[in-house]
Amino acid sequence: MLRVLWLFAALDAVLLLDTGMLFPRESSSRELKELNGLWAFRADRSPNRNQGFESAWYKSRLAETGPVIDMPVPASYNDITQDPTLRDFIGWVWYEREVTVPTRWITDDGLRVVLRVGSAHYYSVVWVNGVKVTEHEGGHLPFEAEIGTLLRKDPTMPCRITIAVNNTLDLHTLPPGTIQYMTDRTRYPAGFFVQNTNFDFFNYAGIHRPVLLYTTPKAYVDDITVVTDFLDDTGLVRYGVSVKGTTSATMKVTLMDKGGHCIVSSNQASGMLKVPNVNLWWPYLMHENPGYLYSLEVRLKASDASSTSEDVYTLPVGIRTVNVSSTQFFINNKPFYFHGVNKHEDADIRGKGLDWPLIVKDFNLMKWLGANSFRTSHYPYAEEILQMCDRHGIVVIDESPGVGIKDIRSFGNASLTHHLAVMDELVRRDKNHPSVVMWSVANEPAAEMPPAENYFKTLIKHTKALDPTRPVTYITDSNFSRDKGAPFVDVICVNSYFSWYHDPGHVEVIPLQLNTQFEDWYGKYKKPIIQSEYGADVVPGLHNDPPVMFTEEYQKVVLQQYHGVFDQKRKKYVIGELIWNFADFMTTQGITRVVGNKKGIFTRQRQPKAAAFILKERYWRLANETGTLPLWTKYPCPL
Ligand code: BDP
Repeated sequence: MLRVLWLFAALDAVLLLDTGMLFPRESSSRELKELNGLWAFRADRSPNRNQGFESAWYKSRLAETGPVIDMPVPASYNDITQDPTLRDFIGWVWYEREVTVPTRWITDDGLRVVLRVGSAHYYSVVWVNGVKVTEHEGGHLPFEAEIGTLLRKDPTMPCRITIAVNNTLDLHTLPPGTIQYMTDRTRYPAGFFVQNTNFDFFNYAGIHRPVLLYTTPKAYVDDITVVTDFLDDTGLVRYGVSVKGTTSATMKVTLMDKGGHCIVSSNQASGMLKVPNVNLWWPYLMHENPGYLYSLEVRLKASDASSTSEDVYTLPVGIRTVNVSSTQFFINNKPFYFHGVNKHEDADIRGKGLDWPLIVKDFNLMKWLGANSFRTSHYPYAEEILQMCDRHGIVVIDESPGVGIKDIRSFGNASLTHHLAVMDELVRRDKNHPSVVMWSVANEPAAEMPPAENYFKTLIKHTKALDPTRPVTYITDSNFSRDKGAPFVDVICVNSYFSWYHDPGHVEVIPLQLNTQFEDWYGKYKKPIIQSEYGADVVPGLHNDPPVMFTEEYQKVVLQQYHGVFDQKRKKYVIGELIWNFADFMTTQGITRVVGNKKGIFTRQRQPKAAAFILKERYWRLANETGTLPLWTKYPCPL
């Protein structure tokens, strides 16, 4: 009974958010039109980067106000052309696309037509036929606007979509940055400025995720929230549906199994569904049938005159629980050990643009490696990726774009307010993914600074209020004795680079230093610990034995030194290890980076370095010890 009450409380908290951001899905009531492909594009190279607004480029076709080039969507624009000034461009760029909208979408004024952008980095303003329809701050989360009403005002007009995107980062953006003007005319030309940041990846920009139009009836399912639990073999799905466009509606909510058979249904907008003989959602390598998903179908019909048609939306649902003790992490009440990777959304040519071949290749590599988890370092990844995690049972630590918060001015109220809003948007988008087991609010902030205490206390409390069902953390860089935020996290996540940034070349210090790190953190906070980053750069193909830095041998030996300590501590309070990084990735140029960060165990083209085989051997061994491998995958791992 207590458990059931808790489920209700958890759901009410999540429902505090007032509008939904459901992933757009086709159904018998919803049509969808993808606008991916070639868009017209121009960077605003005027000295103040503001000519586009001053000359109102959104009012006519972009090609009429100046030259345009082809730009693929989704993709970062930086690596598409041969022009170095576009790769390193800072300021507004303009995208435009004309769309033919099906006539029935316009004539049927019982339909909403929604324009949705999966993500665009960093600040976006959107116009349709010259009328501003929305703007959005933040690079990794979706935004949308209803445009049907506007299109109906003049059905003879085509639907011309203009999106201006600005990649400038300042002290209050997430991630933060500063613009520095170089005024010494003996060294820099007039107007010369640079973008400074405190994070280690290229600030790719543009429209990174799909743009699409979709329809819903006027009375529609705006949001769904599910919170799950189980008692013995009965699954409990507490759900809440939020409806917009009508004040009175009839509803049918049906939970179906994988085969589409109805398990249980209800005609209430919120309630508890009981699932007999439940198939729980299990992580990859922890069960012979990982990633089991039910479907929650919601059928809604307005019972007043506001809308005549039914709206249908189907949400995948995984039934599982997550809990943390002072020494362990539990999924479905069984201890879970994270053996996984940190990733980036990053690849040749497309930068951070969503790319299906790349996504599927990465999942195949993770499964080959025996990885059961990853962290979305250092920003929220595409929803399409989280859906893959749900289906394959890959566990996710879902991170906000709070990376590189190092300047004391980025701990003020303006920054905190924005950070809270980003957590709202992140939780609203990802709350229903069974694969997401923990929120990470930031990476390696300067948590020793005095304002960090209040900042993280507020941020973590807020995130827990949004979602009391998942633990919350932020990632620390080992500033153990000075860290002001650590008391508020549920799990300590610590990054360290022994024998790399400290004591370079001395792998023999790793066991002692790592042991000290763990004992210090656990001794002080008595919370479970994840080694959330460790690793070493390798220029693929460089060899030296005895090992020296940047060779394949050195990365191998660094990993092995860490693993020895993990094996002692995982029996106590260490609950996971995530390699930095899954693959090499692009960074800003600097003297410590050779065409990007080379700490990948795979190259940027996704070919294994020698250390990938060490990790594969280990992860499959760990899976064998800690999970229940399906028979065909028994250790030693498959080729
Ligand atoms: C860590 C950061 C990560 C960097 C990594 C490195 O969290 O973003 O890429 O260091 O230096 O501290 O390789």
